[in-house]
Amino acid sequence: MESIDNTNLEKLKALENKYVLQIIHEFISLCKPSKVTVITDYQEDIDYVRNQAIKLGEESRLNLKGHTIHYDGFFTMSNHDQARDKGNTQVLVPRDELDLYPWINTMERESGLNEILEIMDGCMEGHECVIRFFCLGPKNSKFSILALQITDSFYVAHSEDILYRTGYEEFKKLNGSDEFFYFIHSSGELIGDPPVTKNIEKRRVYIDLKEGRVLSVNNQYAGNSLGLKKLALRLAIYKANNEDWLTEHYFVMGVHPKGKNRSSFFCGAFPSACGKTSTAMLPGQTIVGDDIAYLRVWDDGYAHSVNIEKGIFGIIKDVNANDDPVIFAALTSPRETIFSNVLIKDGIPYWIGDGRPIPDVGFNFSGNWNKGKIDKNGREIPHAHPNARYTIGIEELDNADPNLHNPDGVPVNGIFYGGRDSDTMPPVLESTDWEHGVFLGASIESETTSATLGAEGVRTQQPMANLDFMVVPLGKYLRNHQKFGNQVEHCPKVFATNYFLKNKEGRYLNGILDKLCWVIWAEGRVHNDFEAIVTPLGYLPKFLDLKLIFKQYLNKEYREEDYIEQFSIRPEKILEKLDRIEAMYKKEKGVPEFFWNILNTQRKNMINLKNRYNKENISPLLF
Ligand code: SPV
Ligand code: MN
Repeated sequence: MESIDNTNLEKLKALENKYVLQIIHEFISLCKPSKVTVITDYQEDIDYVRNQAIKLGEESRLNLKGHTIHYDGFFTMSNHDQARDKGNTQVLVPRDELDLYPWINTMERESGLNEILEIMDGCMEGHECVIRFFCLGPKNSKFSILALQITDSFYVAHSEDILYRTGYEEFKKLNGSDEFFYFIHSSGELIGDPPVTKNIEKRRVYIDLKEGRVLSVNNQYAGNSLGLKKLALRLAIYKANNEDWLTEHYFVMGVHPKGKNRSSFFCGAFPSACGKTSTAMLPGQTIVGDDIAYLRVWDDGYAHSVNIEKGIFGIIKDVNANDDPVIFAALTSPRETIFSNVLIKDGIPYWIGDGRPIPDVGFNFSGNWNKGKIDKNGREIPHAHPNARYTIGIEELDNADPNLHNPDGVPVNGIFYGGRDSDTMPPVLESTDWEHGVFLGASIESETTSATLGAEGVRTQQPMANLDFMVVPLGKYLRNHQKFGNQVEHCPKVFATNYFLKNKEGRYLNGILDKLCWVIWAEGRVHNDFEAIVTPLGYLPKFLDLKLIFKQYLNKEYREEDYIEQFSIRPEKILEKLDRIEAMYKKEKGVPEFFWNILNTQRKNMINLKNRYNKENISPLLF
């Protein structure tokens, strides 16, 4: 370890943890960085990371104070590193487990390790790397897990400062134990200015469940590179499902109904680019987190939840002053913000759907850009990438919930599940009980978006919006959910939402902010403020309650004909959906009994409805 000087070595030794030293020794020897810097929780160390990101060109300053721009690569529209790379993400498992997970890529552990360790040999040559310590979850909390990150990307390290709580001092409290996750990342060989990964064909993200670690190389996009985000999510799902708690792809928000002296907390799982962050950032409400939560049964009889992050890595597309006023205000004021893969013109960032005129020229994820520019496959290059993102801290936002760092988390009153569904499910539906709620979460479907590589607009199944990260058998995961809810005295109410319903002409039936009304209705249901219509699908809102909510919260006249169009039950479509769900879950072993019972009851109900009314759409007023 000649690349590490004495001052840095002393910082490591102060942790008194032989496992930390072993891991660092192993990977420094393998990756061969030219310099190793240990970052503690001190501000001067954190400032060093931020300054190096600029000095090395991984980020550049923009006009507003604290704003920087980062690019994940300059490739074609179809081959790039601006989204999670599912194809090259592999979970390493023993040979006899290779068939257990039909939904994700698995690889025999030894051969996977051999392959990636070979790619990582010398991958940091000529680069400085940093050693980071973080805490997933609030400090001094029963929920939290510590994480060690080694990376040669200062963009990655800087992003993690915005998104995660520092953990150097927390590591000292481990008393030498190996109870932590670890993540080794390298952007690999770099080219160009700004510098980006050269060999994306050798991009790999390998998840080693046995060791509680992830090795990631030749990439920069946060969903592939940041250990603490989707890489740690997989390790935590594995851990939680082998213990007695939940790790979920949830936002956590405080809901504050007008004129009532109370607040409630909701979690929500949505696949990428389906309105998750914008739900957590709805006007008048507070945000605890927008992406990943840990949940435990608490001794007050509620399920409690913490945000394992403290910042937001959000999709910037379509954030504008009308549709996402809170986020838009945050992004257009001075604060520490990393923009990625947007267009820059005269130091100002532009993105798709920002509500401003598009400049004719600028610099974007394709390099110098002008209107009409095409990539080498002949595809027109938009001015910003559809999966372009922003990274900001939650603490400094006006709508940050005061419980963000509460070590006890917040009690969960309700859970939302939603997907991008143009023709099947109503805008909001309440489950009849916990198990029906688990069923609703397990049967989320969504049309694909730009947040992962591959074709857009294809209907996919997205159980709990977690399938990409499902490193335990789905049946086991569902049984854990069932058990978890049954242990909670005040069980969260579960709601299925769909923000993307369209009419036959392809027009969206709801405005973007209408989701606020579904959230307020759900909160009212938790407190018995509203009655619901009992239907064979679940509970639906009553028109007059929604009319009042639309007036009070959006100053909008909600019309009965719109209500009927939106909330009609579509038995034929739902039967088709049930068939798809059945086909998917039939491939799984150990799917719990309750799941099949609900599926069969729903199918019987829908057949009865269809026979009784003989109509495509059955008005909610008929129940
Ligand atoms: C998501 O896609 O769900 C995200 C961003 O939250 S990523 O880090 O790419 O996973
Ligand atoms: Mn996410």
